Amino acid sequence: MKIAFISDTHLGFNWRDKELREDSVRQAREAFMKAISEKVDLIIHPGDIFDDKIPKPEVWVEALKIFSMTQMAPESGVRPVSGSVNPLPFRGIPVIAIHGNHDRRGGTLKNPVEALDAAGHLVYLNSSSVLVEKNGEKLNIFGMGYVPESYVLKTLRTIAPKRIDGAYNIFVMHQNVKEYLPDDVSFLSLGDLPNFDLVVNGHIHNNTFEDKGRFKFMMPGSTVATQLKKEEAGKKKGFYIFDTDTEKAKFVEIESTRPFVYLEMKFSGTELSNVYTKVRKKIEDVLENKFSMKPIIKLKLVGSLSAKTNIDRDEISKGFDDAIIIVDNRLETENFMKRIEELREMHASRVGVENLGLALLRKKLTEVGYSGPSVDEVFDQLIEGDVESLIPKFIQHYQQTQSRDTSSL
Ligand SMILES: [Mn+2]
Repeated sequence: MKIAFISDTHLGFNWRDKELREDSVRQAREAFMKAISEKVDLIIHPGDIFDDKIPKPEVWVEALKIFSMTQMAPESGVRPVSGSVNPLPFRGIPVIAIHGNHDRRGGTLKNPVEALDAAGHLVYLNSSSVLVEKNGEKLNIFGMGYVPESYVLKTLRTIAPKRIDGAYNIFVMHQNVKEYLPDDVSFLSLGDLPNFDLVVNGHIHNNTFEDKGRFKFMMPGSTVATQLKKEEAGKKKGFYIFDTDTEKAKFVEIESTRPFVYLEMKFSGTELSNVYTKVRKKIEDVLENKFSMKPIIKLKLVGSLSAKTNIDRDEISKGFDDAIIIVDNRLETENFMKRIEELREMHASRVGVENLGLALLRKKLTEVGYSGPSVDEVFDQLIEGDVESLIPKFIQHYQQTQSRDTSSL
């Protein structure tokens, strides 16, 4: 079977920016259209379909258009083996998906990927599997949606994904992996992963496909650049088409990827006016190139200025209407301004703020010797404003601790 793996579409990313808001939709749409024209049998999405766990109706409209497209495509002929599966998502080219960290909601709260499943647009796997077949070839797909990193090993042990003999076995997840993000808070190594034929991971936005011996390992990367890191510059986003017969993967580029240029400039005791001149000259040089659409030019400025003054971003970008200029100011300047910038950047991403909040809550609770219900769970419910359902949990926990204390007396 031919399977398209399209990941981290982040529909709705940068929605506040009128110029950039179309990027996530346009690039995801192209990926799905290409998968359809390549006549794949199945599309698997390893998480972060949406950028936000509660997408705006405008984003929903675009998402629904994309997932209707796959269902209007000529029948691929893939069918569920077990009869109890909803037949609706098996129209056209079926889509199978998990939630990522961006479209996850804690506890029993429903997430937007589940909503797409309820509407019959896709099959949502949440620590569960689906067995499908076409012309006698069977495919067992096990999906583990994103779980907070500190839980991932425990979750893997609990769900214990099982291979099915006589089927091609695919494990789909959305986590940090130590071997690929060593600086990050990650708990999971390749060695912890189950013995499936193919393991596919979302979350990490650069693409790779490797033979790890025990299994083939794939990360399709994102269809849109969200982090604007150095590694993403000059590269086209895309997705994989994998053939289960040959176990080979082909990377399909997205033509409509917005061009992204990353520049780092170093200064040492430089006059402010000189910095402006040099940076603007650099931007002019970049704009000598022809771009298919307005490029994003990210400038990282490092080193020091002659005096403790601050960079005025408008002085850098004024007049450059043919580019979207992002200044990453790391020049040694007054600390106060730096802090404000960091906070501003963090505010741009709800996930960033949430991670910070979770870390703070965990730290504070550790300090007071907290031993109640799981911090991740409590935090999830707090950000949803769902305090009501927390109270019984605390009462239950308190009662359990009480009875334990009494019995040990
Ligand atoms: Mn992502």
